[in-house]
Amino acid sequence: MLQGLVIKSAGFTFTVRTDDGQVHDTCRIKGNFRIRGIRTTSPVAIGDIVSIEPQADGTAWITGVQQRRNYIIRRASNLSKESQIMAANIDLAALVVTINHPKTLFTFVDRFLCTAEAYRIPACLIFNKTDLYNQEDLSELKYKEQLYHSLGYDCYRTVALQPDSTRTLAAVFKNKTVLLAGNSGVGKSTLLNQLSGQSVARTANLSTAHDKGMHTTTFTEMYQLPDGGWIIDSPGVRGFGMVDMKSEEIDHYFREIFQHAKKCRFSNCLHLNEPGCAVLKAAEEGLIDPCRMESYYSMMEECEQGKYR
Ligand SMILES: Nc1nc2c(ncn2[C@@H]2O[C@H](COP(=O)(O)OP(=O)(O)OP(=O)(O)O)[C@@H](O)[C@H]2O)c(=O)[nH]1
Ligand SMILES: [Mg+2]
Ligand SMILES: [Zn+2]
Repeated sequence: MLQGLVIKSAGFTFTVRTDDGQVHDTCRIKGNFRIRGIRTTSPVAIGDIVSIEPQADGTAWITGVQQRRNYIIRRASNLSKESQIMAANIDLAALVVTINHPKTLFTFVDRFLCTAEAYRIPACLIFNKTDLYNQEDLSELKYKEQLYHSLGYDCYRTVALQPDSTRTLAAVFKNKTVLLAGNSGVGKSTLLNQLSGQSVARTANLSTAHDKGMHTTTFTEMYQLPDGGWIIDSPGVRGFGMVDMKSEEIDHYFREIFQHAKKCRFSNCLHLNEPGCAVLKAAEEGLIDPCRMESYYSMMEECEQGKYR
């Protein structure tokens, strides 16, 4: 039996790099072991440390998963109750955001940050493609940077095709395991290629008709950085369904809402229209950004719908 790191997940086949540096690219899960407590589409995820039993034909069985330091999860699809572990054992969840080409919705950004908060994973925002922004895009960029910075999230600007603009990120990522997430076409794979110093992942232009990504990356894969550390490149996602969140806990994961919520008259206040709500008061006074409130309400709504599904 050998131990190794899952560096690629392609449906039900995994690539495992064992401690001696060997790569086993056809590993499958033996039997039906399940991880206690979470219902996921697969019990093995990228970033897991697993035990494998190599077979004579070159394939291998995955026979166990070591306990995870952490993981981040999203719902597989809107209709599904099953969730998917995006990555395990990570140091940083970096969301790649484009103000334009394609437009990233900030309800999506907030869902991602909220999930990272719920799973206690440090998160940051990478604003990419800043070379393509017009004046209006640039002023929105500035506004969002200030907002998220004030909430305690580090924000970076990059032009993934220009090596100079990714130096800061390279320093931040050094010796870490970083998950790159974001919508399709925002430049995750381009960033990965720039940071790894070689063309390891396929990239593709946006569709000219829709200014949207083409879902070029289809598997989650992990790549070693030249100065130490790992980057996980993931397929672009359309949305980000929350998992197992109750409506009364969502405000815990919006940092500024949580701060004000402590002063609400009722301890179970959902900040909808309750009397003595300190969150609504703060929002009215402009102390909480309207877009963040909108994201909060959109998540609350989804929770309510979930109740009757
Ligand atoms: N102008 C400009 N183009 C960029 C930048 N970053 C990426 N691109 C281009 O955007 C397109 C999409 O980039 P990808 O790296 O394939 O995007 P992705 O996020 O990996 O997309 P998926 O794999 O579909 O999720 C490519 O044509 C890239 O060359 C940038 O900073 N500026
Ligand atoms: Mg990609
Ligand atoms: Zn309240």
